[in-house]
Amino acid sequence: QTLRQLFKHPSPKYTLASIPKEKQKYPVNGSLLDRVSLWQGDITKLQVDAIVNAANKRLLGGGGVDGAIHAAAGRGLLEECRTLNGAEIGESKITKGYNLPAKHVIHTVGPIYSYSSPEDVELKAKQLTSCYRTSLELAVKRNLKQIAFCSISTGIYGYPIEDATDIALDTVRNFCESDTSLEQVIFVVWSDKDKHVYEALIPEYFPPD
Ligand code: AR6
Repeated sequence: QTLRQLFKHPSPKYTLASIPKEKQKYPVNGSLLDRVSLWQGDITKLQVDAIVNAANKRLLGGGGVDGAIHAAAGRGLLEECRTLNGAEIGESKITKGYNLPAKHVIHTVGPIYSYSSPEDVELKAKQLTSCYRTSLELAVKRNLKQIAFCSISTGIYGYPIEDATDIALDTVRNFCESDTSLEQVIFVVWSDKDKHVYEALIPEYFPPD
């Protein structure tokens, strides 16, 4: 569902927050409403150019969405991942999609959230921003047109969903403002709660026209 459709037909249990002008962080950009989507479901089912995996530094699979992606993609994915030599926090690496309907998987390593100091929170925010930015950059570099993100770091890694969603929306908005090659960016949410957080924050970053 593109953001334009979402604004036209908000989900029945939840009315999209109408955001006062002063809370809108960006001006209206109609074309972005057609290029950006919110979708609830299993990211391993999406037939797109690339899905983004919330991986860990070893890039050899794990629990959560990482486990689901590896299970659906099959052994070929693990074999290619072994050749990548891991990745740093905030870094992204790309593989083929193997048995997945998606053509590629972009593996990004989100930060493990813990609150110790404002500096620490700031560092985690920078790292999470880098996950989104480097994934988008990789997609563009490979000439991919569609990319689907799960909500990186907000499961096992414990990043507060509201803060992580601000970063996801802000980074994508910023990136797509200057890059016009990506035709579809999809935010994939798994739980109802996460969907409601996205629905509440989307109008701040992508105000309806
Ligand atoms: N489709 C879409 N989203 C999903 C799916 C799915 N099939 N399954 C879970 N989610 P998490 P993290 C959502 O924990 O916090 C792994 O062990 C989930 O509800 O998968 O970055 C890795 O190997 C949440 O919103 O990733 C790492 O060690 C989001 O995906 C560690 O977990 C991310 O949750 C990474 O932790």
